[in-house]
Amino acid sequence: MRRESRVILALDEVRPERAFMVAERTADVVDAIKINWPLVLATSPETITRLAGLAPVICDFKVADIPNTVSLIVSQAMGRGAEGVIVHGFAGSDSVRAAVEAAGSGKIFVVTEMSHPGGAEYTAPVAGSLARMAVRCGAAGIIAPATRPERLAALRREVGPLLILSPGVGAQGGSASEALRMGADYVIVGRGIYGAEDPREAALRVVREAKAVSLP
Ligand code: OMP
Repeated sequence: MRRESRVILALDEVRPERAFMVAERTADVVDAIKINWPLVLATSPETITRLAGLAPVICDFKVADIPNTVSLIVSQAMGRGAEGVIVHGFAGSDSVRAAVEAAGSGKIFVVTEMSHPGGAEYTAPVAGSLARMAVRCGAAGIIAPATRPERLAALRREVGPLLILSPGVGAQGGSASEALRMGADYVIVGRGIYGAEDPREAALRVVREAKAVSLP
């Protein structure tokens, strides 16, 4: 995955034409495109392959299942051209290990503490433990909340050099520059880019903000 802009587009736009327009207009600006169920269901799994022709694709399927099913889902995503898949950690280390194995040279990202208010109820108390498990299982990285920068910093201490992808910027109230300063490698931005009148300009604004943050 590129590490130039440190911005990942969350393409949750469900109008297919607009989704592909946004992808085409921002693909050279962002480091990756994250695709989630809304767009896959609004189009087809072929969208993974189509987007992979424009930028590295991360499939945010938040997989939480028994190891065999996890393995089947991850293999399908990788076979269609994904560079990585997001899985939940709470299904257990055997499920995360199955994801890592099925991904081969691809990347598995494990959700730790979720960014929305409900994320503080059940995921926050176990986030450190999920992060340490992600390290043990050979995941490429974790997902940690831009909406709670101090928690992001704490999770960075748990995972050492693993990648941290941080959602919750803009629409959910988090700040891109603060998340990057607190330890994120990438920020994930959805509505702030695809919902803007000029998505390319909106993406460039976040990229400028990210580039102004000096790297550790
Ligand atoms: P916006 O809130 O529109 O910027 O989108 C955020 C994107 O990140 C969506 O695709 C969410 O599904 C995803 N996300 C979170 O918002 N919070 C999390 O804790 C985890 C994710 C994720 O795994 O990407």
